[in-house]
Amino acid sequence: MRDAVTSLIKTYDITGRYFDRDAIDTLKDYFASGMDRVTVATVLNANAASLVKSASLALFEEVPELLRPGGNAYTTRRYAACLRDMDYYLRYASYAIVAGDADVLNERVLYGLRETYNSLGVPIAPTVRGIQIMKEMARGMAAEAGVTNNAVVDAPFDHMTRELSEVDI
Ligand SMILES: CCC1=C(C)/C(=C/C2=NC(=C\c3[nH]c(/C=C4\NC(=O)[C@H](C)[C@H]4CC)c(C)c3CCC(=O)O)/C(CCC(=O)O)=C2C)NC1=O
Repeated sequence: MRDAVTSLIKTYDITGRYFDRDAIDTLKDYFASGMDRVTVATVLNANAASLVKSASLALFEEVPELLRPGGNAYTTRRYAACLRDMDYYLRYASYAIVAGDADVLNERVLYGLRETYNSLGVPIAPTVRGIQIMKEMARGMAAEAGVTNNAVVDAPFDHMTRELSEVDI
């Protein structure tokens, strides 16, 4: 599992190079946004349960058929699995925000996920919508905590969205 720094070291070590100007700029960005990352992670940790709850309510309001007979979140067991998945996405997003790198998402969350969802009939589009709703709510909470750097908040949610919605060929 890598963070912004170890990813950069890996890239440069492969070709035996010292850090160049691009690398130094990447490092500067990472360290300059460090306090923002920690603040956002703290806010998400403190509000995780309510964030998952409100985001799922908003999702079920937008896509009510998920909860009806035949819907994938119908039955208590599947409803609970859906909320648990939302909580996974949020928790791993908070790790990735601190790491400044998507590697933890690729390794722990996304690897094999689309195949699992497809085989269980878990619909991807509303899942992605749920992730985006959490992103919007996370942004709001970050802003209240004084973090206006949306890129820090958006990165992991957008990464999961892109990777999950990628069409199989
Ligand atoms: C930490 C990394 C990790 C992830 C991401 C993960 C996801 C994950 N979600 C699953 C199921 C599921 N996921 C959902 C989710 C939903 N259904 C909907 O209609 C909504 C769109 C959506 C919620 C937003 C549901 C309902 C199931 C149960 C499906 C079934 O068993 O029929 C399963 C199958 C096994 C199980 O039920 O536990 C996995 C592996 N597991 C992991 O270990």
